[in-house]
Amino acid sequence: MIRKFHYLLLALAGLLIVQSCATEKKQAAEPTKPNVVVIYMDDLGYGDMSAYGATELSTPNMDRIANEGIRFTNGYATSATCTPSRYGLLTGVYPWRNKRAAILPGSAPMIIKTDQETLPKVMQRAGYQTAVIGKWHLGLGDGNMDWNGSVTPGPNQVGFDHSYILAATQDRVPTVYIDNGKVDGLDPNDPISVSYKENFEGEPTGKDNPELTTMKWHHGHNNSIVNGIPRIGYMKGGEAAKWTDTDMADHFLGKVKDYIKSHKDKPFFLYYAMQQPHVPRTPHPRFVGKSGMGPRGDVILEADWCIGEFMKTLEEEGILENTMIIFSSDNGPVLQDGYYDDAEELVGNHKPAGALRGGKYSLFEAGSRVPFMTYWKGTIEPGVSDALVCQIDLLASLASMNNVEAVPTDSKNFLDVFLGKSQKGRDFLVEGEGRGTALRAGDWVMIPPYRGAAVSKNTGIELGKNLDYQLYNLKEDIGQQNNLAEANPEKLQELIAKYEEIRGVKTKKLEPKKKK
Ligand code: NG6
Ligand code: CA
Repeated sequence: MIRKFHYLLLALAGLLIVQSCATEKKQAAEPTKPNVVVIYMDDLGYGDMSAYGATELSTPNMDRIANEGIRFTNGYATSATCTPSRYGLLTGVYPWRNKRAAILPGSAPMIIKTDQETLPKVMQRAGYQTAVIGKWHLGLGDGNMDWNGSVTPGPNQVGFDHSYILAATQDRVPTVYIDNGKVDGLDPNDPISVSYKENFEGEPTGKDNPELTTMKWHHGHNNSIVNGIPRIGYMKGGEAAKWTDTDMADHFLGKVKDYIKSHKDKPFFLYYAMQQPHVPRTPHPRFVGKSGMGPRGDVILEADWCIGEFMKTLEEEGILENTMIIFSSDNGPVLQDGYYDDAEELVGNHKPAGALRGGKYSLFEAGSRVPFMTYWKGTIEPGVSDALVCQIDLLASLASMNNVEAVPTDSKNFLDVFLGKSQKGRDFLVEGEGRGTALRAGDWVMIPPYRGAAVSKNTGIELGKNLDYQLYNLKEDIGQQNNLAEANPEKLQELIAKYEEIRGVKTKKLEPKKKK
């Protein structure tokens, strides 16, 4: 009797296995995985969106992602500037491990190795089509760049099937778009030359020819003039290929829409790297004057509009519910970043960093704590999460979502946190401004001693550098006003030990340099 029962059980189990195989097969045949889109802003601060508390600016489309998805209050970029943050996002490796992960000139070779693990490679292995549209700023080529031939290696060699990018920043040459490794619209009879060392003979510069500029430089930004805007670096030729600054947002949006429409039948991973509100801030005329805050506010409204159009496209194509959107920014805000554009004069009561201290370039919170949202209609329940999360963790988390192996990096799997199923984020995060870093642990942050100006003379931003240790309790003191290093030596030692362990360095209080 008992044996018979066993046979029955076995037969039942066999039936179940056959059945589950069949359903698995069926699932694999249907495109059930969500598309994944990372919308990445450039210099958008923690306080620059109404969903994060801005009252003087209204960002309804970004807010929609925040309010219908999860709004993270402790979401971080890996750095307080662009290149290192993008490096962390795309490779899962802390940028301070790579000496070259610092703000790059437009002529720099690529800093991601072609055999390195990357987020888009993970997505490729998971069966996704992958694309980057927008700002790159991770270097291109291997040191002998010919802008007139193949601009390679680049995004297409590190995991992106499709790329349509600007090489570095809007304020750096070359001021052209690169379409899958070829300068878009280049006339072979007017080749491009680029130098970050010296000017090309007879070419005007912002420094020598201010009469040719329509935007005035404040610091840096006095080399080649393109479209009346003096840039960083020298460039000659490529006239027909040069971009129109005021069209850039529409141009990238057009590429994004085309990509979605032509790739919607299979899952895609799209990295939509917007250029706002980085300098030079050049809103399309439709947005000029709309914010009352000058160009910086206007381009935030322009970006918000683009995001609305992007969402509308997903809806029209019937794929909004099957698309996971991750929204964040590469670093915190700055008002004066090199041009006279009234950003400081017209900011009024707007607080680009919200209640946080510092800004772009800073070791204080506003440097790398940024807006961070995840949205997936019908799957992610709307809410607010205080979990400590970082862009560096998207690589391992999206690998886990797709059941693919990822090469071990600093990236950790927090998929449940990003999907709102758990509130338990990181215990520790090394945050910082590139090579200079601090440790966030629970509610605490410890900034080790650094030499250097406390306040940047160019941007006016408090950089967070001090010869002594700083310790803040962010729960009670989000504005980092009370240094508790002396009052709480035990906590300080605990964080120093952890920091030194993770970074593999020794720290010490520094003495002022003796005047000779
Ligand atoms: C700085 C530029 C700044 C901006 C930044 C990069 C000067 C003096 N300042 O070197 O204007 O371009 O680099 O910004 O040139 S980021 O967001 O791409 O990191
Ligand atoms: Ca940036």
